[in-house]
Amino acid sequence: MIFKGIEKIGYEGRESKNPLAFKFYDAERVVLGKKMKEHLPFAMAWWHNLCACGADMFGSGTADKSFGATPGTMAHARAKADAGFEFMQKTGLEYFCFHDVDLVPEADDIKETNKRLDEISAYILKKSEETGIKCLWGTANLFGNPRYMNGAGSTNSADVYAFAAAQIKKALDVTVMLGGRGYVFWGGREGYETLLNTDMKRERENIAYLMHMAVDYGRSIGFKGDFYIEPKPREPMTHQYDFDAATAIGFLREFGLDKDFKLNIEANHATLAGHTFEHELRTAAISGMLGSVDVNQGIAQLGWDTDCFPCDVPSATRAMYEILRAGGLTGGLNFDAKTRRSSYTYEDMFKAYILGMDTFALGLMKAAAIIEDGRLDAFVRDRYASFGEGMGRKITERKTSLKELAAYADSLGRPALPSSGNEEGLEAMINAIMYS
Ligand code: XUL
Ligand code: CO
Repeated sequence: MIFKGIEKIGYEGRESKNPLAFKFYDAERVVLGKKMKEHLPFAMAWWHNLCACGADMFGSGTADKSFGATPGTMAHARAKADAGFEFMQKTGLEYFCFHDVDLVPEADDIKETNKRLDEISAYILKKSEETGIKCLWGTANLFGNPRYMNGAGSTNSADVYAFAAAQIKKALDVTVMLGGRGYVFWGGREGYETLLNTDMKRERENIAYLMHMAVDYGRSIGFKGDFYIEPKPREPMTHQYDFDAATAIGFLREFGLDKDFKLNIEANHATLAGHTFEHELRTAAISGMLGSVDVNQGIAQLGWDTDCFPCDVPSATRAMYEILRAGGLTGGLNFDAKTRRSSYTYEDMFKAYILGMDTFALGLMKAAAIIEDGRLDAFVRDRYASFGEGMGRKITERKTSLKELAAYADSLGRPALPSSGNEEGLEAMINAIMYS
């Protein structure tokens, strides 16, 4: 046992003063006809929870994630898996997400790295079979190693491109073996610093080809899940090709990848793009492209990807409203989040997940309350009522023309203003539902 003295985290309700208990997340509780745990397939991010030690640009790590082994060894890789499964069992998480090099230390020779991946994936598979905990999605880290200084699909080096393909192939093998629901492409460094040295057309086309080859290989080994692009506008690169949901959807359609790909929308990436999380979720959902989400939150004053654990209940409510309205996720909710540098103890790891899971449980319940209340949906429906009758109906049925509409406009004189948007009224109504 690694997390000694920490028992399985139970649901104790909002009156509980126990910091190591859920106040709102009650896995078996039924909301809108489904268990909370089914609405909220939460996942642990291997990299933050088991690898990241709190280092930042100005200082080294504060947390000890050696879990009793020597970092950089296969014994450490196994110790991380032991810690991860104990952590997931104690918090009731049923999924995890990983990058290839989160699982094992990378060797100079990819043949050796792949051997290590074979060893650890067999070890993890056994634990998965014992516990029922599965992979939500896997991915390859195509940004950390210096060879990816210019990205993977967007690199100027054909050898680096081939190396990326090799990593993707292996990461797909491991994802399929561990029952992954999805496979993620976060662009990492798929972008550029200056146009002066960049052939943008070639880079975008090469990225798309890499994705096509990944689809072909994935399907050939029996992968039935979704591939995802995880949009992010910048950081680490100045310009990243998968800027936001709309950009990524356009890219997928331009290159004929939209049947196999959906999006993994990350909250903190949405805000970096100047959007809200719910804007990105809605954009993906209305195109049938909402697959999975990375839940975390940024710090408005800082404006970089701080990956904080989510505590903002109104934001989680708006996000869960979008997810419920989209009919749920085929993926899940991955906590791509890390504890703050000064929260370096084992207990802090648990408190962070309790916070995030409770925040989204509250968000789910409040979003369900908004849907059950019905007034918001009715307001939006009624706001567009003019498209249900007369000339509006002809527009909806696509049975008119500019000529006919121009003649109709002539008959109107000055058209009446649209009905009130009622923004403040709606905000007050949402507050009353949320805080009743
Ligand atoms: C980085 C990020 C990644 C992806 C997976 O901002 O979000 O951790 O989720 O590569
Ligand atoms: Co992410």
